[in-house]
Amino acid sequence: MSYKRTLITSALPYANGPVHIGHLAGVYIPADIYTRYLRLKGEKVIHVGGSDEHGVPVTIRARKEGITVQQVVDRYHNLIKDSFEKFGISFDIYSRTTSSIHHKFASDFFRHLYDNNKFIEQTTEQFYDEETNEFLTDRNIRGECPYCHSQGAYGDQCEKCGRTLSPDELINPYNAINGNSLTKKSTSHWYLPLDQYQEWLQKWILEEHKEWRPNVYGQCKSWLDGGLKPRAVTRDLDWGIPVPVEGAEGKVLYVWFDAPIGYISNTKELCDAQPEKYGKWETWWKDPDTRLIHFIGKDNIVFHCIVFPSMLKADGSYILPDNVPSNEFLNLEGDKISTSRNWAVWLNEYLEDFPGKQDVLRYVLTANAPETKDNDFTWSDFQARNNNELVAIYGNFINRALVLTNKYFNGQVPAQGTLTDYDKQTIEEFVNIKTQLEDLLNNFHFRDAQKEAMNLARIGNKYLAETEPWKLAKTDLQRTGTILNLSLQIAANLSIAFEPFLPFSSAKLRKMLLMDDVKWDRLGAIDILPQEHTLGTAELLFEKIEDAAIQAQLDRLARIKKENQLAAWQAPEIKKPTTIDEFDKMDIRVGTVLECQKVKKSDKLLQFKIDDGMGGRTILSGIAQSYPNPEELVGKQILFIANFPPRKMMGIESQGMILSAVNADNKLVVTTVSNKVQNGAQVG
Ligand code: B3M
Ligand code: ZN
Repeated sequence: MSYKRTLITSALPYANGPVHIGHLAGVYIPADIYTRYLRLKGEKVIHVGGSDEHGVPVTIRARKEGITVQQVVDRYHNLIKDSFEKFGISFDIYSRTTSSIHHKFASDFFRHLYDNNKFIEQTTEQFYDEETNEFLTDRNIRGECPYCHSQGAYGDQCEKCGRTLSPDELINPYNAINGNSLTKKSTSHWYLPLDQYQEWLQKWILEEHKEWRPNVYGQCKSWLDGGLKPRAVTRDLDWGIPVPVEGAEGKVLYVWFDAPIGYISNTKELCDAQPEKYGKWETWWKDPDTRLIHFIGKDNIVFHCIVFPSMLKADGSYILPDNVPSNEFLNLEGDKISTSRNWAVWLNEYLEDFPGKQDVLRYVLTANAPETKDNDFTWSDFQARNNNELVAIYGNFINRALVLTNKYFNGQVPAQGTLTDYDKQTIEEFVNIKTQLEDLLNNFHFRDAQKEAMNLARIGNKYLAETEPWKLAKTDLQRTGTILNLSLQIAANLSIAFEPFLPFSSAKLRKMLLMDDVKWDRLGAIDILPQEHTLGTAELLFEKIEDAAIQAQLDRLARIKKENQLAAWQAPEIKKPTTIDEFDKMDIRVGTVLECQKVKKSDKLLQFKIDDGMGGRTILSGIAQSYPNPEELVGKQILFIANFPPRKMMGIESQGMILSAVNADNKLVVTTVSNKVQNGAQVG
């Protein structure tokens, strides 16, 4: 298909918290790679983004932090924008849905559909809080999950088992903010009758867009197979864009109605500000020669493939997305990334811990991109990819090529003499890099494309290792020159090939090579740097990441995991009823720990010597994992069961059982008494 320009959008992140690696891997890095790639090719392209500042999440955050919603969105919009800038996500515009341009645009968009009878009005019963006089949105209703029975599931989703829910399914629903129980009250809203678009969507997606990624196509198909229903596009809420209809006081546009319109209003903002550079916004949104690509995460697929296209279709004057290359999810160290559980690597924190290492994260996240399935980010993989790939392959090659040129040729590109068969074979290996990269990038295979770029560094590294110019220099300076010339040409190629992926390192490399701007066309060429061209100063392109830095990250995650465990802890269920007679059979006593040590060859058992007031006894207890320093128990008065028959373990006889409590982190804590008691005293 031919086109004249490409409009790239990235999902608008909610301004309810900082952005993390999941956002970057899922949406913003792929969008940026693609944008940079098209720009390098000299195509007309804009990348539009912004913060999603409406909806319930921001209002929840405001209540949690005790500040106004406006303060929340101001704070996080700025933080997010700053993180994106620092990571080199090259937006042409990054705006916000609280802008006046957006409010007016979204309001007009709604009104236009309303005037053309594109909505239906429906009255339904919704959950209502009589005390605060408000209808509750799904996210503000919590209760017991009907599936996994965990407490505190949200009205739209259970975070524990991941199921999508509706508030009506919750057992004992309550107001998430104040805990009030809820009643039902009727309210009327406008709905987009998606059922009326079903047939058209089926043809447009299932027949005309078979090339979409299987995860995207599959999700659309299952929505369509399930049959579409009308969807409310307004809400009872006081934060958002007021519904521009008389009598609709107290109602705002549903956040998923206004947010995608943000792509259009942000484009308008961009074009209105710089018409000479960007032209008219309508060209980007209404000319069929424009190609529209949405980069999103998988939880946004239905909105971008079904709801938003139906809105655009309802209006009738817009183009539709050409592709929606959605990624799956990125997990962190085996667990789902979660803002509320602080289980994430936040970009602003990463930048503090690893200053200047934006490209390392960009590299690792693309190498591991969840393009076809959920993937896992681990700190050990992060370290390995940096040390074994960026440093050992790419950086090492560049460093050797430059240092040797400095040493033997005064930092000037030597002449390219006669090429040997081996030289030609090496060139053969990368002359097609341009078409290879283009094939992969055009089809949104960013992970494989980056691998291809890294292969070029591998080729260079191997070439130097095989030809060993440092040995030849003494005997054959001309041959040495040819080898270094070719190596420097590969280095120049690398700066172009990596430009979409690792823009900071590419810029640094170009500075070292004193190379002009990158030209995609030159990819694969062996005469990018002319003979006698003077190079800049050689620096290390990447540096090793030490174990201590990785350990610090793992320690942080372990700390968070523990905090989460404690916060999520629920007392175990009460055992079946028993009787005092049963209890009386148990002889529980107080004793003082005289000695306590690990049992040799066992990682579970501790051996206690107890003063039991009756001459002393030995007890073994399987709590060694919970007490790395067992001596700390010496002198404590503890509780033990005195009338268990003796039992031999690891050759030692145990005369009883020490009582311990199981803590939220599954560690055992030995029970003690609050005041001094005679050893041997009975408990009951
Ligand atoms: N803010 C949801 C999200 O961040 C939403 C995306 C809007 S894109 C128009 O996942
Ligand atoms: Zn559940």
